[in-house]
Amino acid sequence: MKIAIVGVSGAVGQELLKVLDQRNFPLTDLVLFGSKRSAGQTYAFKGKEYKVNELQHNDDFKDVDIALVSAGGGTSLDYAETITKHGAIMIDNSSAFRMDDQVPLVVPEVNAEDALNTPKNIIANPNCTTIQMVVSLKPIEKLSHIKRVHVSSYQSASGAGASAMAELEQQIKEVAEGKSVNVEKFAYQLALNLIPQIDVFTENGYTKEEMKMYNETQKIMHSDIEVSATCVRVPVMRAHSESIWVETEKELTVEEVREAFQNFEGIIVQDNPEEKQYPMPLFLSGRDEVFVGRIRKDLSNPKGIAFWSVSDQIRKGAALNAVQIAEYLIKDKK
Ligand code: 11C
Repeated sequence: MKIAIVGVSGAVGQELLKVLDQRNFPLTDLVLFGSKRSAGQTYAFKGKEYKVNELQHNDDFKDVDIALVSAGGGTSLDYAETITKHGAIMIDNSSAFRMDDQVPLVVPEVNAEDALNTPKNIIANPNCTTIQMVVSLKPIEKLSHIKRVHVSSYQSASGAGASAMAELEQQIKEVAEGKSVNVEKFAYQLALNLIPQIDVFTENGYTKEEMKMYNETQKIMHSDIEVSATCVRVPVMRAHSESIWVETEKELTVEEVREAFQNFEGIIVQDNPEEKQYPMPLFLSGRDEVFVGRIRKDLSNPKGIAFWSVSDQIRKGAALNAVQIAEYLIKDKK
């Protein structure tokens, strides 16, 4: 099993190396790709050094079985043919192919089997904000069809990449030292602030990030579920949080929803308000699961349930989900 990582120098690329190592992914060969700027750098994997190759339009992907690609939508569109033409399966972290009918959009806990139908040799990894939400929606959907979801997200700096994380860290230092704050990556200072805009606005007044939650959730869940989202960037380093209200067809009790969460692989319930126990991004960065808590009835709707969710954006929201898809593909080949 020869694995390629494209965009290895980025935050997700680096996490892909860690996740493959930690999960003992059964690879026999690894090849790394990056931009001209990253080419020549080396990264260690299981005690061996690997050099980054410059991504080019050539036959470098000839013997590659699976390419884990996280280099932005433009690169994915430009290089999809080069990556897949010899038969490699491209697991793409960008938004470039997510809504393409011939490209499955996969969260293994929710729709793993979709990964087996790949007419274009491409599988798309959903947006991080969508991934953690659909993991928590699936066990509820098994109890009763979900008609609609309202969600507010509290998204960490990591969603905007390694340079954005560095900018937030720098801003925190600048604020503490009383210096003027440098703003480059975000539209405004993020330290001590909240920015209610992620990605650009679309014609209906929602941002692209918010519309991804609408469209991607329907595709992954094969459902007519309606999603209305407000996505907000918060001064947190690397785990996204979400406040979620679902409306189901049948009335559900808090107890049955809690039990469904508890029995679902990939979810950990932290829900003991009396002991001040609930998921928080500070303590869950680096973890693999989707954490849920604050499970309660929606006071405005008897068929509504509200809860809070936290998950590491770089792991389950990106690198881990991609590696889980690769693991599922290999399992099927055995
Ligand atoms: C963020 N969710 O937090 C975005 C990052 O469609 O893959 C991922 C964007 C995407 O800024």
